[in-house]
Amino acid sequence: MKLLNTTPRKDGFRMPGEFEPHEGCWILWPERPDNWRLGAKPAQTAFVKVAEAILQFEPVTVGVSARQYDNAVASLPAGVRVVEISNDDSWVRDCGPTFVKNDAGVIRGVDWEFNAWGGLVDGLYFPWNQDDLVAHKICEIERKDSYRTDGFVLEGGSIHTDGEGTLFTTEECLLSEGRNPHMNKEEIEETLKEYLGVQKIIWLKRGIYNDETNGHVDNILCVVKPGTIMLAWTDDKNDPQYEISAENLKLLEDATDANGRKLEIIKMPLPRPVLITKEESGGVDAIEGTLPRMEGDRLAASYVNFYIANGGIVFPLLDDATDKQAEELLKKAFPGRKTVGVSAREILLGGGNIHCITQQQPK
Ligand code: KQY
Repeated sequence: MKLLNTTPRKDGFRMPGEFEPHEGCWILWPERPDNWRLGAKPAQTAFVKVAEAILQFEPVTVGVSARQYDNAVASLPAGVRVVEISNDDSWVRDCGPTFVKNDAGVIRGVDWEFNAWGGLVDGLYFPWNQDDLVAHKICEIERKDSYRTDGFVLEGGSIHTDGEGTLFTTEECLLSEGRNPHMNKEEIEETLKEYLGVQKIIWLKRGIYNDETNGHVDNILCVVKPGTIMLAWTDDKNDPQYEISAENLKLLEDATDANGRKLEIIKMPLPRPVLITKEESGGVDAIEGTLPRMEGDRLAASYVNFYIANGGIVFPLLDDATDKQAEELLKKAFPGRKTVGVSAREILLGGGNIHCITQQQPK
């Protein structure tokens, strides 16, 4: 397939909202024992549940290494397409392509440079060269032409769009030392506009407390529909998250989107703090260069890290005390979609959640 040397904006392409129709969903199979406990077996079970849930609504493809191919095929439902894709870990939201679309319905991929959330500055593992090839391989499998952004690092989890010209992101991530330190904020804005076909960027300050991605936006906010967003929230003033969410709320209340609209903001309460147990910490192989999982560390748990499928919302179950309330809010926000909760602690233990392990391919 062609590697294009123009940009999506020049060619009339834009990133659709996640709520627009999908061709299907991509997932990568987890296996690395220095990120997933007990040789990734519990995580694999959780990923299968996510794949099953999404499969109710749209086709699912799972990319898997040669080592794990037979196991993935045996574990996943027969309706899932399983293809061999080498990778360094299983976060296709971040290393996969961001698909863009034009008015004629043609789909292309944006293949961002990937450096494992901060490269040698504060990246989460080394090396990441196989992850960096994933977007290109997916575009080849799907026969989609693509744009490559060599020299510009970005992960899909650090952006959300309304599909109508507005992009949401965080300064904590996009201005971090480990991403694009050679560029200033204006240059980064211009690059986002060029590759995503958006006209306005709304910058939040910080993401979820203790998020190892340097505050990915997809863990603190999601776009419900143009003009409506959902923000992760806590009323507990003693929680370090309070100040972060309150600062973002003020920014969002004062903002207008690319179409000049004020935003409707739905507050999504956090679960109670989720901490790594001794047993969970002990199940992870300690390797120098990979972020350790320490007993007592607070995980970046948030209900806004869900996947919008065709006709469905697949969301993380995180806390018996708050899951029901989260589901009610999702039902109200997405009246035409069926909500499916999946137990997500094992995904969270790896550092992300359901949105981070999925990537939609627009129709
Ligand atoms: O949250 C994400 N988008 C990815 C998290 C990566 C964690 C790697 N250990």
